[in-house]
Parts: sequence; structure tokens; C-alpha cells
Amino acid sequence: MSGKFHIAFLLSVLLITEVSIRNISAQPVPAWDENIPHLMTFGNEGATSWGDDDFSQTFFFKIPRNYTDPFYIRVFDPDTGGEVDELNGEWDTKMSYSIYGGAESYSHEDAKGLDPVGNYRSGVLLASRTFGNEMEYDNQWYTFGPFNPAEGEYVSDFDGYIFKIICEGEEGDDGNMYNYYLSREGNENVPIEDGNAFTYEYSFRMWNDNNPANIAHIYPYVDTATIFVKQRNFDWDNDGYIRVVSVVRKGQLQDVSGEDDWAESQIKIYDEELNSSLDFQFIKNQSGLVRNNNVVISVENQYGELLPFFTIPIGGVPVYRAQPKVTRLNDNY
Ligand SMILES: [Ca+2]
Ligand SMILES: [Ca+2]
Ligand SMILES: [Ca+2]
Ligand SMILES: [Ca+2]
Repeated sequence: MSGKFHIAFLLSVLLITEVSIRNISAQPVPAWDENIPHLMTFGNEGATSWGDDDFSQTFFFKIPRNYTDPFYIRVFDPDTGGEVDELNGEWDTKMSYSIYGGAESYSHEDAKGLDPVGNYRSGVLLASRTFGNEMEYDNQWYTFGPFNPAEGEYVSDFDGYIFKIICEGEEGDDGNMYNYYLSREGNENVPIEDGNAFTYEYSFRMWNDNNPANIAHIYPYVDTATIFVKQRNFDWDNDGYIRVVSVVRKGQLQDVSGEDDWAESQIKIYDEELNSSLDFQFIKNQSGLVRNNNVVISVENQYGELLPFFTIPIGGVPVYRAQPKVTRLNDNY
């Protein structure tokens, strides 16, 4: 083996190893590529000015059809108190986590809405627990399960079984920060190959420093029938900017919200962006640090249908390649 070839071979092995580690280790929620420190849900007596508009967050987990072993849903820092969380006065918040499977747990229209209204708790309740300020679970993992994949709702579009988890503030006014992990094991985090997680309204915490490398990302998936999308964000606190990157979009700035405020803007979709993910990038203000910035965002298409944000972006993280080939006649979006 010549020296040159040897080095090239080693580099390709390293590259393949890195790609596969990243793919299978992308099962935390938020995932590696998203670079978001925590999910965020407040107690239902909180003020929306702290950043949560509705004190409820729904996530869905996808278990691939060919995976038949038991699995677990693990929650990091499920309590509200101690480390990670956001104190308002005293720790008096109770936070429930409820996991649903069975018919309509995903497919019911109310389950996929923006707000916790109607039958959003559709399906069969498989497990539930409420946490207060519990030192035992502070900065620790709590495990739900084991679950049988067949207890989920089979959805052919995903070629897999879907489970729903709702985190909701039941009492109090403090901010709960937490993370999920879809795991093969109950006592450690072991990824399920081709598992994924997604939501239709993402509520999360930004980094508490303005290191320019700490750009948070979310990846809405654009399907074939999309002409334009509308993004809607809440309580961005005028922290830096939000931009959209795609295979044909270098970085389009979006309207951003202030304190306790909504902002929205429309984005016309190019043909090259169909069947791929957009990269919404959240970039903190570099001149002054906005601390404890909690944000809510959703994206809908021209029919008002919400786009799913997959924690492992479908088709991979989009990388800007070139200008769009075709400009639509109606360029007003
Ligand atoms: Ca409190
Ligand atoms: Ca905590
Ligand atoms: Ca917490
Ligand atoms: Ca905020």
C-alpha cells in the first residue's frame, strides 16, 4: 500500500466512522445536529413572557417497522428544580409526562395541532408520571417502559410505529428544561437504528452564551405539495436573528418576535427544496447576551398544515449548493 493511498484509506475509514456514529447517536431529543440544549415547558401558572405560549409540548417517536424488541423512552431532568431548570420565586411546579400509543394517538387531527385543545390526548395511555421538585431526578434520567413497538400506531407513511409523549405543566410557574432519549435499554442510552422523533411545535431553550458556534437548528420537512411555508415564532426577545438555509438558499432572514410577542413570515418554496428539509438557524445576538431565552416555533404550508420537525432531518442536513434554477412567476412570498 503506497503512503498516499494509505492516508486516503485511513481518512475514508475515519469519515465513515464519524458519519455512522453521528447517525446512530442522533437519538437524543434534541438531537446532535440541532445543537439545542434543552426542550422547554413551563408550569401552567407561568407568564407567557417567560417564553412558553401554552405550557404543553408534544413529541412523537418513530420505531421502524422491522424493530421488534422492547424499547424505552428516557427523560433527562424530568423534575423542575435544582439544576437545569428556571426558577420563578420558589420551586412549585408540577410537570406531567404521558405516553400514548394505539389507534389515533398520532393520526387524530387534534394530536398534531398547535395548541393542547380537543382530543389531543388521543389514543391509549401507556404510561404517565408527574414530577415536582425532586432531587432524586435532578440532572438524572428517568425511564419509561419497556414498551412493545406494536403498542404504537402503525403509520405507513413513516413505515413504522408512532408513539406520542406529552409534557405539560400541571401546577406552578417555573420553567422545566428536559431532554428525551429513545433507547433500546432502560438503564443506559442505546439508540434504535432508524428511529426518529418529531414535533409540530418546537418549544426550546437557547444556549446561555453567545459563542458564535452555538447556532441552534431545527429541520422542518417540506413535502411535494408545498408552494410556500409560513414560520411563526414566539418570544424570541429580539435575540440576534433567525435565518433559513437550504440546498438553494444561502441564508434568508426571517421576521423575529420580541418579548411575549409573535412574529411570522412567508417563505416561497423552490422546486429543488421539495422532499427535503429546511434548516432554520437560530443565531444569538453577538453584541449583548440574552439569557434564558425560551422560544416556540412552528411552520405551516399554504393549506395551514403544520410541517413536522424531525430531530434527524429527512434527507440529511441540507447544504447550500446553488441558486434555484427556476423562479416562480408569483414571487411575492
Ligand atoms: Ca415558582
Ligand atoms: Ca432539575
Ligand atoms: Ca427539568
Ligand atoms: Ca424568549
